[in-house]
Amino acid sequence: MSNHSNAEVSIIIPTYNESENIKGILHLINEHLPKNTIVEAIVVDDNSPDGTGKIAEDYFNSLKEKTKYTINVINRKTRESLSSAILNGIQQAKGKIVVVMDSDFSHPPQLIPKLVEALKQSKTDIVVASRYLNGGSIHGWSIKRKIISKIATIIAKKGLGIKQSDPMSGFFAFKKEIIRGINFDAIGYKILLEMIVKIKDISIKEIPYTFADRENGKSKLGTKIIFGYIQAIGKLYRYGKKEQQKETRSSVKFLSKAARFFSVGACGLGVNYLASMWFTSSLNMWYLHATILGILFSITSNFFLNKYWTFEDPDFNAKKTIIQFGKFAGFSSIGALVQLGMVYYFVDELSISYPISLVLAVTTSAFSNFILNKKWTFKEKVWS
Ligand SMILES: Nc1nc2c(ncn2[C@@H]2O[C@H](COP(=O)(O)OP(=O)(O)OP(=O)(O)O)[C@@H](O)[C@H]2O)c(=O)[nH]1
Ligand SMILES: [Mg+2]
Repeated sequence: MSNHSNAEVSIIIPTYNESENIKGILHLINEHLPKNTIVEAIVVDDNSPDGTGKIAEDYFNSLKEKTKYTINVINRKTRESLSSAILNGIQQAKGKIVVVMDSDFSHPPQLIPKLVEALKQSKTDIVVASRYLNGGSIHGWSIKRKIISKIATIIAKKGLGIKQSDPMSGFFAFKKEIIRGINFDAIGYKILLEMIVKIKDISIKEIPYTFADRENGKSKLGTKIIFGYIQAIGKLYRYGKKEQQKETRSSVKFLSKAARFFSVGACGLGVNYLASMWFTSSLNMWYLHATILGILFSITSNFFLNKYWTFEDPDFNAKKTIIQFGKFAGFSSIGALVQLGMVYYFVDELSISYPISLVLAVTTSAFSNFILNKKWTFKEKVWS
C-alpha cells in the first residue's frame, strides 16, 4: 500500500472479481485525470477470488514512476455490501473531493475532470453523473434490465421524494466534508441514495453521460441485490418519516392528529349508517338490534383507523390491542352520554335551539374524546 497524504481528489473504485477490467480502467483513468490536481485512487476489493486486489497492487508497483496518480488498495477480508465497500474507501480518502465509480468501464473516466470541476467552481456539494438526464443514455442493456432499473428509480423518487433524475447512479463526486456526522446503514448497493436522503441542505447537480454495459466479467446484480434494494428503500423511508416527526412543531402535530381523529369520526358515522341499514334491510334484523350492531361496527372501524392512522401505533400485539380497544369503546360510550346530557341541558335549561345545541355537544364530546384517547388509550402526551 502506498500513501499520498496530500491528495486533493480521491477516486473510490470498488471491485469484486474484476481481474479482466481493473488494469484497463486504472490505465484509462490515468489518461483522463483532472489537470493540475493531485489524485489518488482507492481500490476497495472484497477479497475477490480472482485476485483483483493483488492485480491492482502489482499494476501500480510496476508502473509507479509512470502513472500521474497514486493507487492504494484496500483489501477487505469478506464481502459485505457494495455500499459498505465504498464507505470504507471514503473513510481512507485523503482528498477533499471524492469520486465514486465502477471498475467495469460502465462509467467513462473522461467525465471525471468535469465532475471535479463542477465541485471546485461552485457551491455544489454532490455532482451526479446521470443516465436519465437529457443527453444521457444507456448503451447495451437489454429491455428487461432497463425496465428493472427504471422501476427501481421510480420507486426511489416517488417513495422517498427525490428530485434528481438518477439517484441510483453509481458514478458521482462530492465534497467529503458533507458526510461528517452522518450515520450510514450501508446495507444496499446504492450509497448515493442514502446520501441524498440523509444529508440535509446540500446542493446537488447532475451531468448527463452514456452508461456502457460491461463487456468483461460477470454482473453481480441478482435477486439478492434486488431484495437488498427493497430493504434499503424501506429503511430510508422509515428514516424519512422519523425525521419528519422530529421536525414538526407540537402545534402542527396536535392539529394534524386532531384532524385525522375527526375525519375518522365522520367516516364512522357513514359506517354506522350503512351497517345499520344493511342489517335491517338484508338481514331483516329488528331496528334496535341493527342500531346497536351498527354502533359496534363503527366503534371497531374507528378504533383501528385511529390506532394505525391517527396515532401511528403499528403494534398489534393482541393483549395490548384488546386493552386499547376496551378503553376506546369506553370513552366512546362516555362521549355519547356526555353528548346526550349536554343537548338536554342546552335545550331544556338554557333554551338554546336544538341544532346549535347539537353542534356544541358533538364538538365538545368529539374533542374530549380525542384528548382522552390520546392520553389514556394511546399513551401520548396531550400536546404533541
Ligand atoms: N468491493 C466490492 N465491490 C463490489 C461488490 N459488488 C459489486 N462491486 C463492484 O461495484 C461495481 C458495480 O458492480 P456491478 O456488478 O458492475 O453492478 P452493476 O453495474 O449494477 O451491474 P453489471 O455491470 O451488470 O455487473 C463494480 O466495479 C463491481 O466490481 C462488493 O460486494 N464489494
Ligand atoms: Mg457494472
